[in-house]
Amino acid sequence: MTAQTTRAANDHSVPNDLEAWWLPFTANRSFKQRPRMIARAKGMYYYTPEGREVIDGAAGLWCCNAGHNRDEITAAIQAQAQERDYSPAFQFGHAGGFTLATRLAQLAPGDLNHVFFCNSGSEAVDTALKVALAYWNAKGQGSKTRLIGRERGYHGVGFGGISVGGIVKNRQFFGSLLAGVDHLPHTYNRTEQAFSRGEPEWGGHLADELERIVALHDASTIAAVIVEPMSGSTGVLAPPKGYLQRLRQLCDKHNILLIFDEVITGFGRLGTAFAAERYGVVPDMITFAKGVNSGTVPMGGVIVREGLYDAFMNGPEHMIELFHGYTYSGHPLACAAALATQDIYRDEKLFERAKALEPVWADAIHSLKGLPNVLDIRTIGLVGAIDLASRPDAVGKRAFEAMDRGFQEFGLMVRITGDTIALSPPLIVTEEQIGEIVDKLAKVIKAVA
Ligand code: PXG
Repeated sequence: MTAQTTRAANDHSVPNDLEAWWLPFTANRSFKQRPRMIARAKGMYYYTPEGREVIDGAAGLWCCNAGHNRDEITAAIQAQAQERDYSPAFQFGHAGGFTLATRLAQLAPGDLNHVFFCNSGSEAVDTALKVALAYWNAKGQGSKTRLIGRERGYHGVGFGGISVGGIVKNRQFFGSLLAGVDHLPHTYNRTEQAFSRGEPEWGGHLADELERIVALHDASTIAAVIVEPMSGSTGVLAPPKGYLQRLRQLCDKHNILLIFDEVITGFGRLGTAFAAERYGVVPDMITFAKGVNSGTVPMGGVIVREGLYDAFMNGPEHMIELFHGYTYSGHPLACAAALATQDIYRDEKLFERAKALEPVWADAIHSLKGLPNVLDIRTIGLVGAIDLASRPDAVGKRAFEAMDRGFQEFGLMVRITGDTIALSPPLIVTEEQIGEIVDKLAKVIKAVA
């Protein structure tokens, strides 16, 4: 770097060179021509470097469930950093990690009692898949190696996650992926489900497709099924009525592990601690990340059932039971942030709040029906999606413009996937702020007509 750019690099508020940072999942060239810069955050709002207020309709990336810059979380991170910056979790431990694991086990349903910490949702998914394979090995059923995902599933960007995932662009450029993977069909059908609130009536029967996959490969070769209880990234696809319950029955029948990827649905997004609770289904593993500490410090993890953990706890006692882990598994700062976040969720009853607001939210979002190019609207919990008709010349362009102009001109942050706008505000959102989000969104949708 030249002296000039080095000097500028020390000024964190106004970078003068946007070239060096290759932004993830971003149209880099158009961003760098017309940047969307964020300087500060508080509560429901982001602020641009010029001080413009932008309401956060996306909880960052589905993660800041407690709202931004909560003083209690900031204080916990500061105190932890002062006391102990880092200590290893391979062969050593610390109180914060154990306390947090216990809290999360208490929050999770049934005998989901043990927590393995990672640093992201992608790592959580790859960890869960590896635990599934190693579990069957430990049980002497090493032929059970196949992993079953679902079309339109998003399970992060590790090789395991993209293999079981069902998003074409996330897979097509990355070689042959994991071997021995198959996919359930996705559950979206606009003709049958358009403008649904909550769980669609149609589609529960699609869980029976697992029978077809079992008939093809035989259950003796299948380790696990992984699904998002609600697919978030590919446009908010709520599970059809009865679907997840049926999947649980079939996995039990065929002795297949069921993994719920709750990276988005965890921590109140659907009005319960985990979606597993909303559906009365106990999966064998739950992956989490994002909301665990309201997005403040990278953290993810897997919660596993008693029987899975127990299967590993044999052999000589000085031996490592699972050859897996990350330098930053259970990082002290992430744990401290998570404990403070969990206190906020409990004390402010934010999961219950999300549940109480669900009908208000649904009414507000569905009021956008009839605006130009709106093809479908889906809501569930504090999540919503609006499908816009694609511009004839370019799929994804209309939603891209909505995201860009929403931020630049209307003071609204949303997420997009293809021509779908996705919404998932922090759980602290008020009814007034829901109104603000919907008013701004209506203006944006008209602006990109
Ligand atoms: N599983 C699920 C269900 C996810 O939604 C991941 C795994 C991966 O998490 P990490 O922490 O590795 O990113 C996710 C992440 C979007 C969007 O706008 C969604 C995610 C991430 C970024 C954007 O749809 N989900």
